[in-house]
Amino acid sequence: MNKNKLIALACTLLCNIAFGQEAKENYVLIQPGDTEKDIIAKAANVTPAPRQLRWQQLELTAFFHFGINTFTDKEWGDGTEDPVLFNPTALDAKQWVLAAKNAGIKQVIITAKHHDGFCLWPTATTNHSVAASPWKNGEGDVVKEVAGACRAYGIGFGIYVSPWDRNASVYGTDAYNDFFVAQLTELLTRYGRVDEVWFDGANGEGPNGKKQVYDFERWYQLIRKLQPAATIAIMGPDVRWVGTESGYGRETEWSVVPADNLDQTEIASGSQRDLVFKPQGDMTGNDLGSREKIINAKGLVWYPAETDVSIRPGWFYHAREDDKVKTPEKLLDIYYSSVGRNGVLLLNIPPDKRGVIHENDMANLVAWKKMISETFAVNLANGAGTNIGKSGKHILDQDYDTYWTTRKKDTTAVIELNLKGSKTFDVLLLQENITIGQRIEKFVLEYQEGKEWKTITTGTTVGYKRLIRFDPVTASKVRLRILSSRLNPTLSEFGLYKQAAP
Ligand code: FUL
Repeated sequence: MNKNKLIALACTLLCNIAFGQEAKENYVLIQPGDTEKDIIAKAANVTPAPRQLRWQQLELTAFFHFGINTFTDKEWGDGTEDPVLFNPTALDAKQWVLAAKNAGIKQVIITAKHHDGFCLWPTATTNHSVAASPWKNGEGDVVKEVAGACRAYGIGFGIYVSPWDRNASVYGTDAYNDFFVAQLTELLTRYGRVDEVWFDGANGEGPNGKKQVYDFERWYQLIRKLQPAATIAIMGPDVRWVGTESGYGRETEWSVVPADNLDQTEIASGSQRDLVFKPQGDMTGNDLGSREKIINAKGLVWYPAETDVSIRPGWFYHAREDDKVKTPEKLLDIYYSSVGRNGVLLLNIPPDKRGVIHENDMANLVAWKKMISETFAVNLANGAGTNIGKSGKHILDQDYDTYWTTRKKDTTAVIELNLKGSKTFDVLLLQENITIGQRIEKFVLEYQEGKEWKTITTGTTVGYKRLIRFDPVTASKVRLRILSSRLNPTLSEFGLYKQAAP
């Protein structure tokens, strides 16, 4: 270790001792002497990096799976496809982005390269790209069109670049890591701001039968350098795969999870906010971040869940699935089970062979969005009197930055709300202020009937957003009891809603 690294390490350790649990970082090391109480408090103070917070607040994002598979009617190409097959007749990236935007989606990700290695931009790295296709006489650039549409409509832009490449002749050799750096460099320098880079976990064999050892850390450093605001998802340090492709996240979803590979020298030399390794550990089990899981951890990181699912059975467009587009009701269920469970939804909407989003997908997206907008148009708790003084306004003002909390030593609390008259509702919304940390472990919502308090629903974690549906309740007085929290709980928003009719 060189002198500068040593000094940096000493500073980090001193800071940890000086500020203890108060340090606000998106990682924390567990020290050998830490008690269970210390560890719980440390977990409660881990917070998202700015790029992670921005990403979390998007709530809804979309994938566009589009490429040579769209034309061969496959899910995975083998890399031998002839580029002349790529020939959309009416490609309109503005239509894709507008369809997403109108559905409330705040950021989209285009499959710039899937496992078949076919590039949707005219890359200098290979001939296996749109430049060799008849589309626009080889002058087209799908990535550019999507990036331009995102800018025109003011939504985020991201790229999916498959590490697995079944076409590249250098795949399986060291040269492939350079080849991949060259591809990433083109993508990260030609199209303006990139908000998310999505790396898939698939690692199969290339054309020469060899598997590749991916130099992920080099790629992460390149992304940090060229697009420092971009989140690196899945095979990356910022965003974790929820663990299924169903659209359903965990009911108990902690954004702070153990990382077994937190390295003191790495942290001291730059902090994980800007680094450069994927947290390791079991990230697909049922319980990732409970007390039992974290007390044996070496380190803890803010590593939130992204819930990806396709609007159709496949990721790419297939005409045979035109009548299998998920219904608005199914999409709504997915919304409650992803965004409503402290995750970000990544909904795939695959453009068809024409190069537009199919009419059936469009219709279901519109109906889905209508149900969400109508349901959440009016918070039935608005104007309620509360027992929490001025903070009563903060949890009802739709301003995430203002919030309620308790005295530092409290780990339970009761918030009572006197609604403005009798209201009928069947949806609860809770949001913790995650810039303070994720803390709530157990809560119950109750209503008063006569002198009795009756349970409406119970829950565990809240995180950035928790939505729970239940049978309609009519009441004028409700209370939220926080039964367990890792440190003083916070609440940015509280809402009661009535689900709109389908
Ligand atoms: C997977 C890929 O193999 C699928 O084709 C798809 O791109 C999905 C989002 O990730 O692992």
